[in-house]
Amino acid sequence: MSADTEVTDFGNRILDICNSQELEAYGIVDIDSALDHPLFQTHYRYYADWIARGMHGEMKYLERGLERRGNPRLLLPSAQSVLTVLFSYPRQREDDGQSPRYARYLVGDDYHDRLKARLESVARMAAEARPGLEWKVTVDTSAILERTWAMLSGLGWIGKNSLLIHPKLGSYVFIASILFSEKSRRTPQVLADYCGNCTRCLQGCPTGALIEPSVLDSRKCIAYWTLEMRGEWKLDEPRKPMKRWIAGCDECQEVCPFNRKPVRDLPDDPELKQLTSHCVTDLKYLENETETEYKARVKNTALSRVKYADSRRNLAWFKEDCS
Ligand code: B12
Repeated sequence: MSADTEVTDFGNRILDICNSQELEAYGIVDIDSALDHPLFQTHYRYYADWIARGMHGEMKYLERGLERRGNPRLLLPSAQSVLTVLFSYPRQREDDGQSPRYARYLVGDDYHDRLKARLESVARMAAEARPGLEWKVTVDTSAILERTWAMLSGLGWIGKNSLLIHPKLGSYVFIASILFSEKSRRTPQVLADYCGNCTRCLQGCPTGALIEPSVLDSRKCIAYWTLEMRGEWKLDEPRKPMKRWIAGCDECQEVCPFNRKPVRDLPDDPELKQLTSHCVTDLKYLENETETEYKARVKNTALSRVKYADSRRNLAWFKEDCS
C-alpha cells in the first residue's frame, strides 16, 4: 500500500468509526489546509479583536489561550487533522411561567465527562490499526476555536446568535473534537449561512448582549452573569431583568427557527424527570438549601461549575426581578 493510500484511508476509517458509533454529525479536516483557509484567519482575527475589546469580561482564561487558538499544534505538536463531532441534547422540563429556569445544556450528567468518554473510545478504535497514532480529545475547556473547526468540517454556520447552527440539528448541540497525528486528506467544506434576514435572536435577547449579528458581548449576557461571573455585580451598567434564568440562558436559541423541530426522540417524562432532577425549581426548597445539600445536588453535573455562593446570588437576582 502506498503512503498516499494509507493516508486517504485514515480519513475514511475515522468516518466509518463515527458511523459505527452512531454519532449524529461529524467531519474531519486537515490542519494545514484549515489554517490557510480565509475563514480560519478571519475568525482568529475576530477572536483576538473580541478579547482586545474586553468582551470576555472576567474570563481571563480566554486571554491566556489566544495563541493556542491560532494553532492546535500548541495543544498536540504532532497534530495533522481535527475531527469535530456534534451531540444534540434534549429539552428542559416544561416552564411553568413563574419558577426559576435552567438552560437546556445542563440536562443530565456533566457533558464534559460523557462526551470525552465517547470520543476516547473513537480514538482508541482508530489507534487499534495504527500503532503510534497520537491523539487528544477536547470538550469545551481546551483552547481551540470549536465553532470554527465545526464550520470548517462542514457541520454548519455561525448564526447571528453566535452559535454553531447545524441545518438539521439546530444549535442545541455540544461540540467536541479529537486532534489526530495523521492526515485525513480532507480540505475545508464550508456550508452556506441560512440565517438570511432573520433577526429573532438579536431581538429576543433580553439584555441586548448580541450587539451585532454574531457578536456577543459576554458582559451583557445572562449566561455569563449566572455561570461565569464570580461574586457580586461589578459592571458599570445596572443589571437588566433576567427572565427568570438562574443558570445559563437559552433565549437566543428558543426563538431560532432552526430549533423549532425536535431533532431527536425526546426522553419520556420519567426519564426527563431523572435527567433534570438537579435543576430544582421549587423556590422554597432553594431558599433553604444548605451548601452541603447544594453540593450533593449538583455533583457530577455541569451545574457544579456554579459555586454555592454564586447560586445564592443568582437566586437573589431572580427574587429581585420577580418581586
Ligand atoms: C467562553 C464561552 C462562553 C461565553 C462567551 C460566549 C461566546 N459566544 O463566545 C459565555 C459564558 C457567554 C457562553 C455562553 C454560552 N455557551 Co459557551 N462557550 C464558551 C467557550 C468556552 C469559548 C467560546 C469563545 O471562544 N468565545 C470567543 C468569541 C470570540 O467566539 P465567537 O463569538 O463564537 O466567535 C468565533 C466564531 O464564531 C467566529 N465569529 C463569530 N462571530 C463572528 C462575526 C464576525 C464578523 C466574524 C468575522 C467571525 C465571527 O469567530 C470566532 C472565533 O471562533 C466555548 C467552547 C470553546 N472551546 O470554543 C463554549 C461554547 C461556545 N458554549 C456553548 C454553549 C452551549 C453555551 C450556551 C448556549 C450555554 C447556555 N445555555 O447558557 C451559552 C450561549 C450564549 C451565546 N449566544 O453565545 C457551546 C456552543 C455550541 C454551539 N451550538 O455553538 C460551546 C461550543 C461549548 C461546547 N463544547 O459545546 N459561552
